[in-house]
Amino acid sequence: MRLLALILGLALVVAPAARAEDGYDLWLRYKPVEASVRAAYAARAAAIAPTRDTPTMKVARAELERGLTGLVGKPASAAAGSRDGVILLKADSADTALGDEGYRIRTLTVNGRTTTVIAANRDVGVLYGVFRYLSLIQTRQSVDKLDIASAPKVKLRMLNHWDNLNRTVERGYAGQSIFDWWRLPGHVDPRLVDYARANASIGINGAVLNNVNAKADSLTAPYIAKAAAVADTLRPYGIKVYLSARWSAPIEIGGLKSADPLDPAVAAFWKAKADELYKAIPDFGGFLVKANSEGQPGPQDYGRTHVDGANMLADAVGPHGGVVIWRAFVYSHQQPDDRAKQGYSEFKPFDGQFRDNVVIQVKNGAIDFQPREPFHPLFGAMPKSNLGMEFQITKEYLGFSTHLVYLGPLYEETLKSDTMAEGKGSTVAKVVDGQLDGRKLTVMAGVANIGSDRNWSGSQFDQANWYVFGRLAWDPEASSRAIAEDWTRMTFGNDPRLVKPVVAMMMGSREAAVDYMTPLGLHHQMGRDGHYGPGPWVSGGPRADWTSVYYAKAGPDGVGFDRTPTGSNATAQYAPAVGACFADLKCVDEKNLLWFHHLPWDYRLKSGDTLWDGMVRRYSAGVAYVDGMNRTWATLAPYVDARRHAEVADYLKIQRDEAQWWRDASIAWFQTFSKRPLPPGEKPPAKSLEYYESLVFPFAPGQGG
Ligand code: GCV
Repeated sequence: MRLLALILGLALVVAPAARAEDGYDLWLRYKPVEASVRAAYAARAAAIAPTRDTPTMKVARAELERGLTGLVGKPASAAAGSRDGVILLKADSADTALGDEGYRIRTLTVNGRTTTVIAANRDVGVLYGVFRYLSLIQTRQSVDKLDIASAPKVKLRMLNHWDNLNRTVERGYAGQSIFDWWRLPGHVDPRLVDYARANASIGINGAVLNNVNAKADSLTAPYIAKAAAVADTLRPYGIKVYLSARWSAPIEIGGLKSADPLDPAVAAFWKAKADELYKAIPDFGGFLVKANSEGQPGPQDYGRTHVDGANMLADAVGPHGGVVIWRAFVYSHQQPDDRAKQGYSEFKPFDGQFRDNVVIQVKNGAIDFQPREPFHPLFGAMPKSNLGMEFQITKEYLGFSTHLVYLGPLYEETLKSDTMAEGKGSTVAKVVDGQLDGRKLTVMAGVANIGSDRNWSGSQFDQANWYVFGRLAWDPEASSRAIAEDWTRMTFGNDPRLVKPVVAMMMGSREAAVDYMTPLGLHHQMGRDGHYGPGPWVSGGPRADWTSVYYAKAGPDGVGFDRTPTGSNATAQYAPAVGACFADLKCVDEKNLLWFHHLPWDYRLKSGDTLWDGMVRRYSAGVAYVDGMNRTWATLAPYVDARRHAEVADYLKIQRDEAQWWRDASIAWFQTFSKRPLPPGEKPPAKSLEYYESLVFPFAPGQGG
């Protein structure tokens, strides 16, 4: 017995059970390369030359060592040039093309030895270069004769966390907030270091730690100390901390009677608050503000404007080098105008009046992160202001974390849209990266999908949405397909039998979700409050523009929202050529048809189908795509570790059922207006309309306050 126990004990010591992959490592898995290529890679990475001892150079070196150790074997330490295959990290390049954050990776001969030089002007550029170098090995590209230079096109590449102080996450589907405010600053969860590594690996350089529906508490001394502890942890990785500011904080925590931006006492409060923040966090990024939107307080409560509010805050943080990011997601409680028009109407008149350190942050579309929206008309319309992009990475309207929906094509579609503001080629990407109007303070923000789940994002595939967001913020003109391929290789593996089908699945997945949820330009058809599942019948409640019927306008005469000059005339907010095309049935892309037009059920689509038949077929095509993903994924079991494969397989089954539910419920509802039979071959909804309408989900995630 004793002997057996001894043997078993020894076995445990020498062969600890391999930890099952659960997605925690994200795309930074650093698994050993195949034996056949190992020697070639190892020869190029035999040793790391000594580096400077700054915090950022230390983490750059540590990451390189960690990555190489996993991929090809532990590198030695070496004096620069003392042997072949040295990697040299160099942060004093004086290379103007690289700017503050860019890097250059070259294979050079130094003292007669082959050396890989990862060079930048500043330490953080070296860190980015290290991640790029490792990704080359991770994706099995040659590292023999490198000559790569890269610099970010957008200055502030940020995550916006909608995280509450009690660790719930608004519209979060990945567990609790990773910011454990209660235990901070005494305990900083080491997970924040991995969060920082992941962000740095894709170039993200800013994080807003708290929800835009903000509490004033985060600006009190104890919470500033907590935020400072987070900032200290993220700083070596080139990530600055920002906070959402509650407009009424001067009243709630400052003892003032008002939050009027023109009241000197209010301005003094914010100036003192900024001074206090910068004392604790010398590189504090600035404030993000949601004002006069969805019940949040703001300068309009005092008869003042967004300019008055933003500029007053900008003057408080400006002397410290801070910025104010003011959201354009504003729609009035009083105004009955088409909600899609209100952001433009509120902000366009103020173009040129905001301070230089103010950025107006605009959602990609004019309603709210729908599966598909045409680009927001403010892009291209405010050339004399800094205009930033806000994408949603969390999938509030795209199936939460259980639907496989790769958002790269959504982001790319928006960024490639031509605003025509200054002639052909005035793409949204060129507005966002500042090229179009020569603007320097540029922003791309993503509403984070990160939480305490082991896999960070709620599902394995939702990690790809974090990844692609970062890569596109670095280069808004990059290809979402190429990025999907990099992600797949780094996250799952390089076997072409895996990479090809996975990338194909991902690339079609967003269009499929559009099809089974809101085809042909329909929008805002989800369930009330929790936004879970279909709810095309949602009506009544506090405001019409929070209902589905307001957006679909279904009736016996047809369906769709007329935003042409005969309707709300939202098309007039676009550059004339763009607006005219949207308003013209011969020109508008059918993917936006019902966004801009109200059409009869027998309207003929390009396919020859009637609108009704075409709609039904699109719903079914979406379901069929998810069927296909289920089948494809099942064949990939040999190439994916068991735990992650099983998790994805489970979620795909959930998605299959929910896609069918969306199709059936939507068809059941719209058929009450079209009064038409289903086209040949289409199955009727599985249940009655009453059944679908009766479903309620009070505990759907993402609603905590
Ligand atoms: C943070 C939508 C979401 C809200 C969100 C809001 C916003 O309305 O449903 O949860 O609030 O957008 O972007 O401010």
